[in-house]
Formats: sequence, structure tokens, C-alpha cells
Amino acid sequence: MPATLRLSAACVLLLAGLAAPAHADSYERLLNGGFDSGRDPWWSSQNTPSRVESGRLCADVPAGTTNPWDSMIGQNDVPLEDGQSYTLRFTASASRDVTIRTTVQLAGPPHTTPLDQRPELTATPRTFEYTATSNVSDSHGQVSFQMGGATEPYTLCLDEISLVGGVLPPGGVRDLGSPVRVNQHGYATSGPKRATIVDPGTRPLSWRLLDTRGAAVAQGRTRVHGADAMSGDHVHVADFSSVRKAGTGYTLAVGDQVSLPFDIGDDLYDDLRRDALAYFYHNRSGIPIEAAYVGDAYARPAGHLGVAPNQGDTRVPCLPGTCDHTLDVRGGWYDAGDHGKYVVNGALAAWQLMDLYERSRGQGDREGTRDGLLRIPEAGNGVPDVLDEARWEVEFLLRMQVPASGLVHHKAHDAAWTGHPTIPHLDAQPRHLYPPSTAATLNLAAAGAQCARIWKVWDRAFARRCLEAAETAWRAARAHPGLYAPPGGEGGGAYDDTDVSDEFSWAAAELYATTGKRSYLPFVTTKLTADGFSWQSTGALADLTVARLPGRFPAAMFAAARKRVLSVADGYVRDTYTQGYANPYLPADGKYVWGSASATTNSAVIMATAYDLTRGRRYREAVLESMDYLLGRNALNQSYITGYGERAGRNQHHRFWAHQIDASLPIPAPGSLAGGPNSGLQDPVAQRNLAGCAPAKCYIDDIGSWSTNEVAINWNSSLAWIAAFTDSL
Ligand code: 9MR
Repeated sequence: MPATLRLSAACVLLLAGLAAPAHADSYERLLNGGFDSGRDPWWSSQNTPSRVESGRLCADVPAGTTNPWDSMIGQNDVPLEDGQSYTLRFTASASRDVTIRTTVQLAGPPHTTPLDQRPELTATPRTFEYTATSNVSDSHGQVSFQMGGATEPYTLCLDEISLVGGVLPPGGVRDLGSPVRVNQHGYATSGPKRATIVDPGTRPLSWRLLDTRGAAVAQGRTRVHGADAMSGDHVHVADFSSVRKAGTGYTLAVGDQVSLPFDIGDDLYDDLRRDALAYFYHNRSGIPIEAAYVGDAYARPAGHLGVAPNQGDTRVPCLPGTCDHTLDVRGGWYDAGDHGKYVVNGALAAWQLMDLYERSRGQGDREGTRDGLLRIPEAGNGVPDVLDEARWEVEFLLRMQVPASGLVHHKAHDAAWTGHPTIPHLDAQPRHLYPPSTAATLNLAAAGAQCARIWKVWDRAFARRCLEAAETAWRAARAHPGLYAPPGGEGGGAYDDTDVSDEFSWAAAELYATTGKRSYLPFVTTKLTADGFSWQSTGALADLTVARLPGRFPAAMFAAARKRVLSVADGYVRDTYTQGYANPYLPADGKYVWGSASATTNSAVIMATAYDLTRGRRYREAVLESMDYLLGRNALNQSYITGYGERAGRNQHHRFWAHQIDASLPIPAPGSLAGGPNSGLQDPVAQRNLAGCAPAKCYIDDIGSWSTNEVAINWNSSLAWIAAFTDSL
């Protein structure tokens, strides 16, 4: 903060020595006004490059523009309430004496502008304060500094920007609908049927299960669960498992409160099994997404096939200074809402689809191994569709391997983050290959070995390619065990990892399972623990591979892996029922991770594996209750699966499924899993709306909230696995 503060104009207050204007119920509406965490979410016009310098935001203002808004700095998504007073305050200086414009306004038409001022800046930093009353209610307000029309270029610096006002708490008053929380999609006829009711009462409450006509078909009393740690709610549980009459439009009534409607039935997860897998075709790169398979709304041209304005992916160069070759890395799936393609995450997702195939085959689930299950171009080619879909990714993973070294590029993505919306074929950013990493190399070794084993019966030549690539990758990783992908970066995710002992173990397990070569066995060192698995932590997958393929591993190894699967699954079952909203995910540190919905599904995968190994009823029940959590029996009365349940998310962070910002584009295709509650609140929409949230409530269905509401291949592979499992029961 500058030491000198003085009056600069009649409308500007002398602020030196004044106490902060905040009173008890005043809310700061801007994020990062002191630039303590870099520049985001502030932005500046392309002709006005800006950076954070000694804790201030400084920008190079060009000469020769016409309108004030031709050169701007701003922050978007500022909530404004009609009739409320707002005080804008900031400190500013300029390398020349200039008058700029500052506004609080709507970013888009009709550009309503409740506050419009002309501060005069000099080389000495001054603090300005303006107060105005908003004449509009909108959550997409903007604070702007407009410098256009300058005759000479100059440098402008801003600091301590604050907008205080409005009476609604951050995020407004959230309407969570009914306190009676159910699986909004439905309950399996023979499965558990429980609901959670938010109620402060400490005595059991009466519940009634109503049919479509409102007639009670069952009744009972709730069990008082009490305080639920992850949500902060005081809850009751109603159990209507004994009802086994299939039907639609049931509701659960507790006093005056009635749940959203739901079904009871046998075939509830049949569509979800297919929709969750269809996610992958929708997100394919390098092939047109055809209306014949997805309908008109979801059809789009092929992305990243070297056709302008695309600059990838047929001859993608290395990030400058890292290597000299180019590779054809067309195909694969886009990782998530962005158009990056990341080997670590891609291999995990492809592995999970292939694992689902092996599970279906092993458990005699014919639907899971069926050709023609999906609406994809390969349907009818004689190969199970789930394998066709996985192959689309594996072919891409193989392309990421450097022929000369056998190492695998960590990722390929845009040089800079693209805007919203960007349909893949319209992405004009240059794309690069990022340096090979040991983790990516080992992930190809793991998925490649699994591919070789599975494809042997369907396509021997492809199986051989997979095995050769996997064994080459293994040798390359052994020769280069410490190539770590760095954190951070621009235009794509990092998928950084500095411990690859777990990747070595997982790859060795897969390679041994396929080849039977004993030299791999000593590298299988990791064990399944309650931490489960994720893209970064793949050690547990070694045990899952062993448990999947009893005949292929030494008996003692299988017995030990089996034991660990059961004991970890038992822990998850306990965690499921200690929570008011049944959920196997109960983080030890009390914080929900990025992609927590997939922590629920991945925990369910482990419980499902325990069920496959033992047919223990408790595992099956807890898996079904995990689906209840995802489909609305949770702290937000929210279905995290698009298209399933009355209150399902519609605004996931995705550059094509961007209906929320462009009505001509579709909402996410049904069967897409949102990341879900995330205590980290890494994006501005989450920060603005969810500050102080209980872990299980840190979610907002807004396209801008990439840290709580993105979709991703590794999350949908897990959903597809568990949907197929539940459908097969
Ligand atoms: O799923 C990833 C999560 O575990 C990480 O914490 C987060 C930040 O590194 O990144 C997530 O993955 C994102 C990736 O980096 C870029 N594409 C979108 C992915 C899902 O949000």
C-alpha cells in the first residue's frame, strides 16, 4: 500500500487514516483485490498486457484507441442487487497524468451501469472511493477500469481494489428444495431404500411413502442420526427397504415435507450404463461426432485433425526448447471441459474401461461384453463396444510414445487456455507435446499390457503392438526413473507427480499378468489401502489387477490382495453408514478433494470388487447407497449425474456443452458425472459463492466452477464401471 493518500476530486473522499468501511453485514464482492494470489480472476484487454508487480496489477496502456472500453482491466461475475448500495474503492497511479473511467456495470447488453466515474491519476498512488446504488439485480456484474482513447502510451497500476455492498451472503440464499433427500432416479426393487431428512428434532419422525396418487403405501419412523460431520446438517434416516413394489413417481413425506419423485424398479441402471459409456464417444478427438449416434444437438465436426483454424494434432511439435520432433497424436478423448490430452489420466480411464470389460467377462455379465451396446461407429464390428471405445484412447496413447526412446510424452495441449465456449474444431491455439515423464511412460506400460492381454482374441496384430509398446515403455522407464512432470503451467492441466513407485508397481502387475515373466514380480510392491486410487496414486490398481486375475498370479499373492480388498471394502462400508448421507467417501482430513464424486465411485468400485469376490450382501448394498448419494441423497439435494434425477446438474464446465453461456449449444449429454464438492474452491465462481462451505456442500452447478463442476474421462470411466456393476446385479 502506498503511504500517500490524498483528495483528488470533489467526489473522492480523503481516506488517509479512515477505518475500513466494513460493518458486520457488509460483504466484499471482489476476489483477489490485493493481488496476493497473482492476477486471476482479473483480466485485461489483449492490447493492454498486465502483470502483478510488487503486489500491484500494472498494465501497459496503448495509445491510439478510440472508446474508453478499447483498453480495459476488469473482473467479471460480480453479484449486484437492485436497490443496494455499493462502495468501490481502489488505489491507482499512472506514469502520466491521465483521466480514466471506472464502472460497476453489467458486462453484456443492456450494459446497465450503476456506477460510472472518471478518476484522475498521477504518478503518486491515490486511493479513490465512490458509492452508488445498484439499479439492477444480476450475478454477472463487472467492475471495470477503462483506459481507451489515450494519446500517448503509459503504465497504470492498481492495488487494494474492493467493492463492498449488497445484503445477500455470498452465493445468495441457496434454495436446496426439500429437506427429504432421496435417490431422485430410483431404488432397486431388491436393494436398500433409505432417505436422509434434514431436521433439528431429536425424536424420531413419522414418514409415509406415497404412490403417484398420493396414497400411503408404507409408513414408519425415522432413526435420528444426529450431526453429520461432512455436511454440518442434523439429519434423520428413513428406511423403506421393505417396500418391493416396482413403480414410478413415488415420494417420501415427512410431516409437510415431501421428497422429489423417484422410481422403484429392476432396470434402473440400464440407461445409465450406456450413457456413462457414451460420454467417451461424445468427447472423442479427431473424428466427427455424428448426429446418427448422438442426435443433432450433440453432433459436431472432428476436432484437431490439422484443419484450420485447428493447429493440432497431426503434426504436433514439442514445447519449444524441449525436443525437436513432431508427432501425429490425433485421436483419443479430450480430458475434460478442456481440449488437453493427458497420457496419465487417459491411460487410467482406458484401463478402467478395459477392466470393466474383464470384470463383465469374468462375472458372466453378457451386456457388458456386447457388440452393439452403444451407439458408436464401431457398433456391429464383432468386437465388444466397450473395447472399441477403449481402443480409441489406446491408439492415441501409442502415438504419444517417442519412437527413438520408448519414453512417452506426458501430455499434448493448447498453449493457452481457450475461452468459453470453444467447439473443438474451432480451437485456434498452437498445441505442443510436453516432455516425456516416467509416470506417463509407466501408464502406457500398464494400459498397453492390459490391452495386449484383452485384444489377443479380437485383433492379434493390435495386441502385439500394445505389448511391444508396453515392454518398450517399461524398459524406458527403468532407464529414466526420475522424469517428473512439473506442477503448474498454462493452457492445460499439470497432472504432476513426483512419486512414481506406485506407477512402477501397477505397470509391473499388468505386465506380469499378461506375459507371466517373473522379472516383473519384484516390482509389484504396492498395496491397496483406504486411500484407494486416483490418477496420481495408482498403487492400489496393482492389487485390483491381481484380484481380477486369480489364475495368473501366485496363489499367495492373490490371497493377500483379496484380503486387502475385503478389509478396505469393509472400512468403506463402515464409512458409508457412519455418515448421515450414506457415502463410502469419508476423507481422513475432513476435506473433499477435487473430483470427490469420483472418490465415491472409485470407493464403490472397490466395494463392488469385494462383492464379486464374496457375494457379500453388505458390499452390494453399500454400492447401491453410493449411487443414492450421487443421485440426490446428499447435502445439496443434487444429482451429480446429468440427465438423472429432478435436480441434476446442467451447467458442467465444458467448452462445447456450454449451453449456460450460449443457448445454441447443448447442456452436457446425459450420464456425465460432475466433479462434485471440493473443499479447495480453486475457481473464482466457487470462491465467490461457496466461501465457508461445509465440505459436502462445496459445489455449484455453474459452468465457471471448474474446480467443482467439471466433467472428466477418469471420473466417467469410474461411473461407467459402477453403473455397469449395478445394472448387472
Ligand atoms: O482431476 C484433477 C485433480 O485431481 C487435480 O487436483 C486438478 C488440479 O491439478 O486437476 C484435475 O484435472 C483437471 C486437469 O488438470 C485439466 N483438465 C480438467 C481436469 C479435471 O478438472
